[in-house]
Amino acid sequence: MPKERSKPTNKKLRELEQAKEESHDQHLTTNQGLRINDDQNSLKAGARGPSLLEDFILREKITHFDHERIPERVVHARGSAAHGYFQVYKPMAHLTRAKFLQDPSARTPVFVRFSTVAGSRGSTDLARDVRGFAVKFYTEEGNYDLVGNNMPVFFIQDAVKFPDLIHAVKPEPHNEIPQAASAHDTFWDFISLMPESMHMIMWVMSDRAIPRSFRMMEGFGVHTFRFVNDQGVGRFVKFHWKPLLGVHSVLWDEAQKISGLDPDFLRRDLWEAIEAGNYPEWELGVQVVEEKDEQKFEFDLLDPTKLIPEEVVPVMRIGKMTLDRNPDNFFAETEQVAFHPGHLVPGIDFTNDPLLQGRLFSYTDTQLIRLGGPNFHEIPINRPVAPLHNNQRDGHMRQTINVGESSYHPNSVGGGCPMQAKADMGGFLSYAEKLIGSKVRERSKSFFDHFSQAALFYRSQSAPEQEHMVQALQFELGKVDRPAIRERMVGLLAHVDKTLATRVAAGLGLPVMKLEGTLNLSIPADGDPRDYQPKRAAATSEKSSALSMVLAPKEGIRTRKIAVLAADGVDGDALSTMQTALKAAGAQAMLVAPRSGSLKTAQGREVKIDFSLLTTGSVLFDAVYIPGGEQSVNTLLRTPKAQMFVQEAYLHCKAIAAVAAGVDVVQHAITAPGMPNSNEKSGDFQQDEGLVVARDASAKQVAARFIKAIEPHRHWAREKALASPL
Ligand code: HDD
Repeated sequence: MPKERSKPTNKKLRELEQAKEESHDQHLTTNQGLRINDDQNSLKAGARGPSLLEDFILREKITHFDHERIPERVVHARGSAAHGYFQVYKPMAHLTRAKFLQDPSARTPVFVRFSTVAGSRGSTDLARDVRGFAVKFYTEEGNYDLVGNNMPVFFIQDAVKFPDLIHAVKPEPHNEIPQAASAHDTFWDFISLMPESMHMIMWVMSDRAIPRSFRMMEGFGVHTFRFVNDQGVGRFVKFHWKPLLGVHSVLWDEAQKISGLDPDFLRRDLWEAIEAGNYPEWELGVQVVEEKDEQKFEFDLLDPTKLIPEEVVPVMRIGKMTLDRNPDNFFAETEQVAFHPGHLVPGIDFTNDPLLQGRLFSYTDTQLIRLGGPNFHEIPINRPVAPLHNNQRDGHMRQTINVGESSYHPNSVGGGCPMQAKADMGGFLSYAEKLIGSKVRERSKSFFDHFSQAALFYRSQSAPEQEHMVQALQFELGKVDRPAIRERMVGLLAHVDKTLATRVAAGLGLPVMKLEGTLNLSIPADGDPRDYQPKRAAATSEKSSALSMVLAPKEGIRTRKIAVLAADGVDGDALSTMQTALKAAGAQAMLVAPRSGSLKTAQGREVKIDFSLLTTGSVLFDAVYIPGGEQSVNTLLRTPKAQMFVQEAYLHCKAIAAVAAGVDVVQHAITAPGMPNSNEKSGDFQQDEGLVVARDASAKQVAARFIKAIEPHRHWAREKALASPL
């Protein structure tokens, strides 16, 4: 049995609170414990007179209410989180002295918060955006936070540009429009003047920016960090999270519809999966580079707009994280959790990445305003499981009652305690990196190749993924009003890939113009601009298949959500046989019908309906199945929303299965204008592996083929047939 360390939500405290609650007589009280006699009326000077300032009960209640909302996070305001644990596969002592990476039998508790970046707390989950992927490890050596994203690179190279980037992407300041969207002038104005953002723009315009589920996203530490072992030997390290369910996304058309149908789509998905015992899992991967190899790459390891291709340095999977518990209280945990890239443990250290260095200041500072003062580490979700001893005292909302006379070091009054810890007692030693340099405001010349990896990313995508990037750029830039910004963007894209730029320009009705002069605002005042030209991407055929989601292997259909479309009179056997087969493969099969309640099968059985067509849509599912049953099929044929359901699933390239008369529903839906014509009565759509329709087969006969068809998640050939000519 793995050793379980105590969970952060202070169990003892909760037990005490529970006991207190149980023993209490449940009378209404003030926050001081005073029983309240009347909670319906404020204190007034006469029944019809003005309220009195003296009413301390009213003032306490209203004051508390006024302060119920704390300022939301300035970025990453919209998030969802879960508890879980991490276990290393084998001791990592040769690389790092971090204790939580040594003992395969030990479980380190974690709390993970996923988020969008630009939107407010109430915004949609499905915005085109980067997703935050922040992990707090409650280790016995103190809390370690890996505060990463679902993309391995970032927009900017120096933290000094972060407020500019965020001001540009957030709603425009004069009218606060648009919410949670990058498709507006200020964002693209900034980006079009920042060629260093071009690699990240490729990621954000790809389907990675609209994940199907938090459970199906990769995570990245982004910066190059350091591992340091017991001998003090340092190595560079990049962190990866690899989801065991594979990496999946939705389409932009789906994202927009989901935002209306269920803006909590990703939050709900994570919550429901954990409640159902489908615990999401990720493997922690590391790319390790020896110090002597620091200069061997074509890019700078300290540049956060670059990644190390997995084909160059393979990702070594060293452990697994499992999320197995939903928070008890959203505010107390998900909202109040405070992450910080500077929360380190011995064995992990920083590099001089100028983006990381700036972050080290920002995160403490933001918690001071957001969580109200310097004692945010005492909020239960932020408390380390490692004991705390220091001389920090007092301040807003202090929880600890420190005892004793001494609150300074060195002291003799307190017996010299607390004392410093030597390295062999777990004391943190910063990595003794040699530094030589002048005090300058400058960017290293090694940071100036802004296009090679942007091009590598674009080249490495499959055809449908490239198509989606073109469409995303056409959409985003199509929402930009100022022609000069669109033109500048197309000019920058031409440095990444000529075809990409030409196709985007065609959608915008623009020529591809050459960018005049240099766009490098970060050239030092006395620097020679010729030394700082961004390199144009080399037209190589080099690719990194790890960068494509479509090319990544997809195994099984665990936790996928399949809609079974039916009405009264459905063939109950064809329904239950398929439901059982899907369930056995780990998927969920939900019954969707024209109305709520329950329906009667042809065999006379009552079956509970999970969703009515009024409250759901095919964009919320991964595949659709239509069983037979004359009466059910006739109802579906007369229900336009049922037709739309199948039509959309088809357009979004999802697997569709139908047996017996259910085939009529598919034929009816997808012979609409623009759909391939399939009038043959046999209804056998052989040319499309995602269409498993067979009039003469039983549910049992098609189940295995349907499961195989759901596995790749999408059948992109269909999309090609329907693509726009631009
Ligand atoms: Fe940041 C939050 C990730 C650059 C300043 N950041 C925040 C969160 C994540 C990241 C996941 C949400 C944590 C949570 O769930 O509570 N940030 C990143 C990554 C970056 C990055 C991967 C680049 C590699 N961030 C970055 C810079 C700065 C900040 C350069 C400022 C100089 N980030 C913040 C912040 C936030 C934050 C303002 C807002 C709320 C918070 O910290 O606690 O301090």
